[in-house]
Amino acid sequence: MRDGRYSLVEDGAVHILEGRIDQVGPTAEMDLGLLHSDCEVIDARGALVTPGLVDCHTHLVYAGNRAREFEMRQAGATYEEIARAGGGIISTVRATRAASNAELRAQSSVRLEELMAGGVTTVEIKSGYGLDVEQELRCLRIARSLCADHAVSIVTTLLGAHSIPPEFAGKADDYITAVCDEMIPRAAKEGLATAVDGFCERIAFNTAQIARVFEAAQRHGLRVKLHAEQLSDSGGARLAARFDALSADHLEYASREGVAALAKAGSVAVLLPGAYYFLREKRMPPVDLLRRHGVKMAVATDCNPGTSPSTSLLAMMNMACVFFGLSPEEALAGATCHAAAALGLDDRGVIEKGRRADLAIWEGSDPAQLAWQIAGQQPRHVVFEGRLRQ
Ligand code: DI6
Ligand code: FE
Repeated sequence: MRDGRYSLVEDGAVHILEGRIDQVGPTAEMDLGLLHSDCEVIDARGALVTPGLVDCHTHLVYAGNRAREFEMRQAGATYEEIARAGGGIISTVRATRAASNAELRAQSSVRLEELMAGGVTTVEIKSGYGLDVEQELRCLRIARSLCADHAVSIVTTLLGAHSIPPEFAGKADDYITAVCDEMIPRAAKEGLATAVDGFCERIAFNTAQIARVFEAAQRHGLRVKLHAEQLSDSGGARLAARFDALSADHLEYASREGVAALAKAGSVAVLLPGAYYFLREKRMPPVDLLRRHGVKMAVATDCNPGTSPSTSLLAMMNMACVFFGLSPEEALAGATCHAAAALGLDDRGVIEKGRRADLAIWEGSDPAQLAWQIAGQQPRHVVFEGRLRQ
C-alpha cells in the first residue's frame, strides 16, 4: 500500500525508540524482538496516524488585536489604505512594544496552545512586530522560550524587514542598514534565528532592499525566506530563488518566471489561504503552474493579527483545497513533509525509520477527513519526541 494514496499503511504499527521512529509497517510484519519488554503501547485501533503537523509560517508573538481595523475594512477601507494611514502592522508594533515580557509571552502562549491542540508538533515563529534591534531580539527570545513549557518544537525566523518602523518613516534604506548591520549580526551571534524573512511589497520593501537583507543573512550563515507577491507582482519570487530561499510565501501574484525560478532553486511555495480569505483576495496563487514545475507546496496558518487571525492549521488545509484547488493529499503533504522542507528540516514530516517520533493520532481511518472538515477536529493523541503529549 506504500505507493498508493497517501502512502497509507493499513493495519500499521509504529515502533519508537529514544524519540525516533525505529520500525514502521504492517503490524504483522513488525519485528517484536526489537521491542523492550516494558515498552508503552498506545492503542491506535480505529485511528489514523499521521506525522505531527508542521506550521511553517506564523507570526504568533504579538500583543493586542486588530478587531477595530477589521471593522474599518468591513466599512470599506482596504488593508493597504489602513497600512498607509499608520495602522496595520505598525499598530501591532505599538501594542507589542508596550507589552511586558510576561504579557507578550502569555498572549502568545494561548495561540501556541490552540495550534498544538490541532495536532501541530513543529511551529515556525517570526519576529516582525518589534522593528528595532532590542525589540526584535526580545520577540525572538520569547518565541524560543515557549518550548520550555510547551511540548512542541519551535523554529524562529527574524523578520526585521516586515515594515518601516515609525522612527524611520521616509528612511527605509536607513532602517535596512540597521537590519543588516545590527539586527542580523546580533540574532545570528545569539543563536536566536535560523532564517531571515522579509516583506517584499509596495507597502513594505523593494527587491533592492530585500537583496541587502539577504546578503547580510548569508554573510551570517542564515537561510532566507520571503513574503513574496502577496498583493502585487514585485519580483520577490525571483529574488528569493536567487538567494536559494527555503521558501517563498503567499505567491498570489507570482509570475511564470517567478515560479520557474523557484523550481530551479528548489524553494518551497508556502500557500497561506487564511490571508487570501481574510483579505478577500481575488487572485489565487498559480497552483497548476507550481505543480507543473514540481515546486513543493506547503500550507500554513500565517497566524497574525492583520491578515490571518487563525490558529487552525486544519482549517487552512480545508481552505487550501476549497480556495486553491489542492487535493486533500496535497494539503496533508503541505502541512507535514513540505512544511518541514520549508523550514529546512529533513528529520520530520514523514513517518519513516530514523525520523523524529512526532505523530498525531486521529479518530477515523480516511486521511481525506483531515482536510474535509472546516477545522474542529482534535487528535485523539499527540506523540512528541516519542512521548505521549498530556
Ligand atoms: N504579510 C501578511 O499577510 C502579514 N505580514 C506580511 O508580511 C500581515 C501582518 C499584519 O498585518 O500584521
Ligand atoms: Fe506572514
